[in-house]
Amino acid sequence: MFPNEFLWGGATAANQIEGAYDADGKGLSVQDVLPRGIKGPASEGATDDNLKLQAIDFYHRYREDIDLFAEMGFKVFRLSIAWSRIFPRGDEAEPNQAGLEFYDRVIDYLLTKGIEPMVTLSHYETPLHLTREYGGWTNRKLIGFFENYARTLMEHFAGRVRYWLTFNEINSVLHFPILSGIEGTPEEVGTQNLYQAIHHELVASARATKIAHQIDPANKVGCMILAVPRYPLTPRPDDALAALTAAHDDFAFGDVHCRGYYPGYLLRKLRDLGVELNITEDDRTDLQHTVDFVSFSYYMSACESATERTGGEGNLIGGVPNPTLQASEWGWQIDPVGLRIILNEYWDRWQKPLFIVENGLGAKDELVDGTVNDDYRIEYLNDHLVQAGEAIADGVQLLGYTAWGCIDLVSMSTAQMSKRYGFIYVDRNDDGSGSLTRYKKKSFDWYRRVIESNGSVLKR
Ligand code: BGP
Repeated sequence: MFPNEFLWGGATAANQIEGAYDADGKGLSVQDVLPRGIKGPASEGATDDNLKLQAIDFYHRYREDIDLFAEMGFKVFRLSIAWSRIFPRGDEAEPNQAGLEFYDRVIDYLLTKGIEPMVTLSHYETPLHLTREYGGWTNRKLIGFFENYARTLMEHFAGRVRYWLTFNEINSVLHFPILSGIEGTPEEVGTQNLYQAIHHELVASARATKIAHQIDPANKVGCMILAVPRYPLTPRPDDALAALTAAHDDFAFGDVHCRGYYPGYLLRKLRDLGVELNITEDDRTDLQHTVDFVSFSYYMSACESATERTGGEGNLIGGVPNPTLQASEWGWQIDPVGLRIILNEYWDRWQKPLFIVENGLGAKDELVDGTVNDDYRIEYLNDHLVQAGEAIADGVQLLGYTAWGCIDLVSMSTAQMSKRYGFIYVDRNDDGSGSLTRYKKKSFDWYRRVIESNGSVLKR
């Protein structure tokens, strides 16, 4: 059911695993001043109680971790490069060589292990200087800074990295502007600034795609979308319309990345909001550099209603709770069938190869006798992979699957260590204590067998 060349693997982000937040010339990123995650207040500078400052110390332990990934049989490893390691402030002309050298070591080691690196250019870790001095992506200048950053990496890693993702979950900016380096709530930022920032990111993404193809036509560039299938809460047409309208907020990003221009429903929304975007002729030309594939994260679905607006805890996008589904300990509603639905919707809509680059269950684990009996995680992953297989049988072209947080890491939304996703347990606690020793969970061997059998051991 899974094609022979299917890319099995795992996914991480620099700020959630590396630590070494100021080593070898690294500058601060917005994550270094968010000790409570995106829902907590930002601090002036890096504070000791921010678990991300040390994270799981991948910076020094990457060989041991990659050895474990290789033991599971990973074909691909998704990592992000911390922009502030390469350009500590973000606006320099020349890169920090020591930052490049760290990723040389990681990427070369992956390649010696036969693991394909997939690099996210910007995973929620805008250099802090660009946030505080420029207003993050609200400022058009960031397009040029990002272009310089993307070109630097793509030239430096030419022939070694073939898979590139531009912005992690690019649609999340609508809900949490700080993820695009913009301080304030969406209301404080205002719709005009927010959509102008989105426009800048879309242009920057297209320019990075153009550069990738110029440098090496074999490069494959994907956009990355936070995918949440939206169901109408009831069969009422108004609820179905509410679901479509909410889905459009996500589709819009894929539409621009895949079609190269703004869709009509988005132009209408902007008119209704009174937003007038500054779009140059060059912007329009750049946007025509469309992506090679569409990647996305999938954790949950949500209901939408024309009358009810609240209740959903979820991911970054709340919605209204679905009365038919169970939720994780953090309130994310578990819906494997939703994955098949979104795969079909995206494939039908864009006819571009798809890549599931995040999926997994955040749960509290108990280490007993040097392992974790995480049957709940195995069940979650099994059920989602079965639905991915169904989508492939439906005709969807799916390139691969990277399980989120393949090794325990610091949570993005809450900055906790105790919200664990990994096949590998890392001894670190929410209070920062722990030896950082790695242990294989039960799911480690399970995933190894899934990969080895190319999915045929999955239980339907
Ligand atoms: C996605 C992010 C990741 C990640 C994941 C799980 O939205 O791209 O960075 O962490 O969600 O979220 P959390 O860490 O909040 O459980």
